[in-house]
Formats: sequence, structure tokens, C-alpha cells
Amino acid sequence: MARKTFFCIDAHTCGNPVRLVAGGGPILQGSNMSEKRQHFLRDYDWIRRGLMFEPRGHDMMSGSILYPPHDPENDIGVLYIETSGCLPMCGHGTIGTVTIALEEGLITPKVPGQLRLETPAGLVKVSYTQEGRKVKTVKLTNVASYLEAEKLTVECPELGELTLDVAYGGNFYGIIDPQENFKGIQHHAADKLISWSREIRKRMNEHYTFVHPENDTIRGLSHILWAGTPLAATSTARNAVFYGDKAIDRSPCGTGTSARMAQWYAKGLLKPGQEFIHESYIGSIFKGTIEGETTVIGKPAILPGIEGWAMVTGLNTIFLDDDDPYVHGFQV
Ligand code: PYC
Repeated sequence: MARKTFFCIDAHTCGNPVRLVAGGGPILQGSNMSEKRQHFLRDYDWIRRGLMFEPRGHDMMSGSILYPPHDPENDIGVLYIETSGCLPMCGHGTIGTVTIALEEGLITPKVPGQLRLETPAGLVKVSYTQEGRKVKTVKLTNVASYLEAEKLTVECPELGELTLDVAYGGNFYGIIDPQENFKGIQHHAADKLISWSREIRKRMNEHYTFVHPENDTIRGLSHILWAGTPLAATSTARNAVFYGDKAIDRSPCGTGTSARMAQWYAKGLLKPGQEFIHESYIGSIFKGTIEGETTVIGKPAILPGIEGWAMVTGLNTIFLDDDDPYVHGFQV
């Protein structure tokens, strides 16, 4: 019998799960987190599937594994694991990971109140506030985010033709605003948004190619962001972000909020100094800001600031046992 043991610390960021693998993660080769991600995908994806999918996880499960930094100026390297795959970057995952790592003493910041994270998508800077041991807020400055394409069209089952923009915020997002054939998320059940998203993502990736111009391992439209009317008068916008096969993000989605802000910035709807209060499907909030303006291969881009909070929910020692027919998880 071969049984692998993973020491995990579970949390949620504004409602969405984060399972940090604090012990049992594999040793990976690579001179940066992007190369380590490729090694993980090649040889260790069974760990992701075992820890994220049923029966040990669920549709929304998401997590991370920590690695020593490659550059001694940085604090830690982060590999993101999720039901959807091994993301280049994950915003809610970062907020949860930082909260767990600080509260449980997994990292000692070089500069108190700040962290520099190596992620597969690039360097992510973090500032946080703490009261005693408790981390109260985490704000990340994400990788350069930009509008990739505007006014693409796709045929959506039941709804008909939809127009969507594609923006990058650490992952590629198809962004669907209310329009003639889609009145906003408040008018549709989550199971409909999920099944439409699956089909739209498939069709978009069949018809178009999305590749990050500076890192060709980041490719493909992975997430769909549906927009709608906010629940609170104080919010700027509300979304339902689809990922994996059946997930709607319970948090406002950090990379989705980054993509959304980059889209608004490119269209002149959001300016540096303005706040972007983004509401999730369940009404939880991230505060978005523009921390810097830049370009990605000549396209206007922003460095988005995303602020949120997370709560540690418990310790979880998980076995992946070869005698178990579901050792690598399943999806229905
Ligand atoms: O917060 O970036 C995020 C995220 C990606 C997928 C789920 N959450």
C-alpha cells in the first residue's frame, strides 16, 4: 500500500475556499515559479486532483503550495492548485495563502507588513494589516493586466449571440456585460450561468487563440465573468465568475477583478485614484484600485490593487491512498 500524507491548512477568502498544502508538496525543478508550474503539471497533477476534487474537495476547491523564493529579495514562491487546473495566478488564493502563512507562522516577512510573492504569472507584491496574530486585510498588487480583445462574438445555447471582451488579469477572462440577449446575472440561475459558461469557453477557445505575449505557457480562455447589478448601493459592479467545470467563485475573484478593471481602464471608465468595489455572487467585496499604469507589448495596462480578507477554518491532514479507487478524485 502507498499512502501519501498532505498537511493542509484550510481557509476561505470572502467565501471561496483556499487549501494551503503546508507539508507533503513535491520538490519541483525550475528556476522560477512558471517553470515549477510546468514540472508540477507534467508529473504531479494527481496531487491537485486528489486534493481539489471530490471526495476530498468540491467544485469550488482551490489551494496553493509554498516554495522557497528564487530571488533572495522575495519572501516566498506560490504554486496555485485548483479544480480548474494550476492557475498562473489566483487573487483569492493569494489573500487566503498570505493570511494562513502569516497566522500559522509559515513565513517570516523580510519587511513587516509587506511580502513579495513569486507566482507563475510574475511578481506579486502584498501589504497586509494585522491585529495581534490575526491578519485583518491583505492587499495584493497584481501582475500587469490588460484588455486583450473587444467585441468578440459567440453563440450561447438558449441566449443566442453574445458579445464579449477578453481581458487578462493573471488568467484570461471572457467578460459578458448585460446586453440584448443577456440581462444580467440577477436574472439567471447559477446552474444556467455554469452550463452556458462551459459551452462559451469551449467555443471561444475553438475560434480564438489567447496567449500571453511575454509567457506562452499562459494560454487559453479559462474563466468567464458575467456581470450584473450590484446588491449594495456602495458597490461599483457585481460578477459571477465561472471556473473549473462547475464553479462560481464565492469571492469577487482577484484575477477577474483585475481583468475587469483593465477592461474599464482601457475603455476610459476607470481612472487611477478611483476605487472599484467589486461584489461577488454571494455579495462579498474586494476593493480594487489602480496601483500603476504600464504597457504589455504596446497595449495600455494597469497594475491592479486588490484588497480583501480571509479566515482560517481549520487543519486538515489528507491521505491519498493507492487502495482508494477515488485516490485522484472524480468529477460528475
Ligand atoms: O481570485 O483570482 C481569483 C480566482 C481565480 C479562480 C477563482 N478565484
